[in-house]
Amino acid sequence: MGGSLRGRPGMIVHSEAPYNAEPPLGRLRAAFLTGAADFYVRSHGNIPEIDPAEYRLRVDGLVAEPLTLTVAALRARFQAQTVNAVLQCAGNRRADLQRVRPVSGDPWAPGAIGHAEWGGVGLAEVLRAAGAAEGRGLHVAFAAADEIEMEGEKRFRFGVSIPMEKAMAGEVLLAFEMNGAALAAEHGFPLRVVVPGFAGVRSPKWLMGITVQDRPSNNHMQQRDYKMLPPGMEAETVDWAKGATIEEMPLNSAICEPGEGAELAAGRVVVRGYAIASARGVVRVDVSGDGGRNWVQAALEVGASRWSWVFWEAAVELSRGEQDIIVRAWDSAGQTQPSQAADVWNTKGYLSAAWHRVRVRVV
Ligand SMILES: Nc1nc2c(c(=O)[nH]1)N[C@H]1C(S)=C(S)[C@@H](COP(=O)(O)O)O[C@H]1N2
Ligand SMILES: [Mo]
Repeated sequence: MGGSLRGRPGMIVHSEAPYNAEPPLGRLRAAFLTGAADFYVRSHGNIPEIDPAEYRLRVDGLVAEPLTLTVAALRARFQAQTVNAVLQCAGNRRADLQRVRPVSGDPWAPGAIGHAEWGGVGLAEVLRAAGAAEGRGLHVAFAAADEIEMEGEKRFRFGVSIPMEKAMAGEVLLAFEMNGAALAAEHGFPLRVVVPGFAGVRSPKWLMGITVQDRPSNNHMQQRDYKMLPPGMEAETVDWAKGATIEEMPLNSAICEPGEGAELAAGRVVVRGYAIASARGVVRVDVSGDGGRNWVQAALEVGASRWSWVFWEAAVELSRGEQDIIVRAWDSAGQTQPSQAADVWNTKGYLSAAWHRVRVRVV
């Protein structure tokens, strides 16, 4: 079995059942590849215990030849591949929206993100081996093993889908390894999908089935969750049909050090964090030590993969008093983040990607 990482010390636990936890930001920023024990966990139901000897992956739907595969068969039939990629929850940084006006969901700090070397086989190769239909308007639906209970809903198993074009892009993996080791139970042992650049929800853990179909998944997770809703829509007036399915993630950045409320000596202070542009590149990161009046450009540590995050570091001059340290990133299309969380508020608290501010006390 994949080992369990629950009870790992120092995590910020938002809920025990389902288990949802994120690392403190200093720990997140300590390593370019996030160790499994420091990697956030987002689960909607139970953490299934899957016996690898019994495990079978099914591939069906609009395919010439349905497949049933063990993990050993996946390894034997398809070429091993790795991709360095960020996985991040669409609810990452939700706490900032929560401060504007109440939203539903766990109040994630900027730690619902991690960067790993994922090892597995290409989803496109498996789909080709099954003789999957290809073309516009097709979708690849994923069925998972975990069971979810939600108010007013029958128990159901987690399921989502991605468009065929993304499924056939080389970067999408059926992953059995994270940073060279078997997946931990919490991260989807024995097999999960990794869809680089897309919101974490499109990367199912405990993957049991892949179905090629002519429409998106009809699972609750696809139809009535993880959509971007307009600002006038409140909890009581949610109309899911009017929401946009969250797939690609926006430009974002966060300050990891110093932390909120830190007491610092006046003068030069080093500020560190991450930035991520998903499909695009991060080209510049600006940091302010005086609430946005003056900005300096951070030094960037860029990974080899376009799906990696960027680590940045900058020294700013802080003067005495309460100060807001702010970060904003710029992408290769010359776009930056919105300045205010209020501008991107939505009732479900998704895609919180305004300038990140950390208030410190300078003495
Ligand atoms: N089967 C299953 N897959 C899932 C989920 C889940 O609850 N069940 N949560 C999704 C969400 S919302 C996110 S952000 C990522 C989190 O992956 P991690 O827990 O390995 O960090 O898994 C995704 N895959
Ligand atoms: Mo998520």
